[in-house]
Amino acid sequence: MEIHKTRVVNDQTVKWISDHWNLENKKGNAEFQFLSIPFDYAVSHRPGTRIGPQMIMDTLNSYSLYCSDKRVSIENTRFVDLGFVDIVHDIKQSYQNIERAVSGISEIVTPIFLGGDHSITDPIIRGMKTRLIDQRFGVIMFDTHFDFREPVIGKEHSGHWLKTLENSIDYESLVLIGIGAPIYSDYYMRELEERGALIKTVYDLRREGRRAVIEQAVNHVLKKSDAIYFTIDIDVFDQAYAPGCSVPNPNGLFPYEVIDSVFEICSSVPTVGMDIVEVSPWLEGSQQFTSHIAANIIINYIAGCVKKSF
Ligand SMILES: [Mn+2]
Repeated sequence: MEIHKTRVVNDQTVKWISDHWNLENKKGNAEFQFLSIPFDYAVSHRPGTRIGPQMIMDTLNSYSLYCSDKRVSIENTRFVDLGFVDIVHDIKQSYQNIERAVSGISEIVTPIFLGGDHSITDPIIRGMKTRLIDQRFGVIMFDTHFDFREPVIGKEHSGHWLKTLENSIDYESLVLIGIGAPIYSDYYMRELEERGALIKTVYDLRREGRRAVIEQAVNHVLKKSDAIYFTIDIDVFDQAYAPGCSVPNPNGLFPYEVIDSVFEICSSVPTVGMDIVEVSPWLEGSQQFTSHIAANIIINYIAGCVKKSF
């Protein structure tokens, strides 16, 4: 007997982000679809990321369609807001709703997922595997944490999605950039590297240089895959720039180290989408610093994809 019968998305009305964004879908131009996932039931530390998607979208709406930093206009790009995934008081059902919503997105558009705690990347990747059945994509993850803990039944946690996906993703097509939180043993580093993941800590990036690291990252993923999916945990940034997150990071990356890297990667190689997670606006008062970082990543991601299509 099916006890829960929920809708996958609680507002199925496809709507535009706002009136000032160009509504014309000029033939041949890219289309991006936003899916908000206000889920924080698996939070590992401080809650509040359920508000993240709304705040990121509000921030995006205060921006223009010109990525002035990179001299790229995104005016002729179509944006669709798919609304919110229906999150219910049942974690498994919510994950199923996320996976079904993701798998239902047309394969010819580029999805941008807004979280939410990082555990949502598990159902997102499962949904992506379903919708892109013929495409091999690897993952570049920006995060200060490994998220590779052993799951404990009944205790969903945002720190084990990379482990729960072990039968679904190829670690040889995985790159972790920005690792640095001092809350792990060497087991996690060793285990992921033995499985084939490329790991670059904050110190590695500073020592080897950002450009060298992203070149290695792209080469690593594309050895066995054709495209890249990004998952960006906002706690990869230094706490000075992203105070609105569950676990502030005192030695995180600077904004350009992530934002410019995302732009450069997607302006040169194929990407299939991205998620941004762990933005928790309630934890930073009225500042919205963290939502601005997230919105800047999105603008740069889109600008990179648009530049690649020139
Ligand atoms: Mn993290």
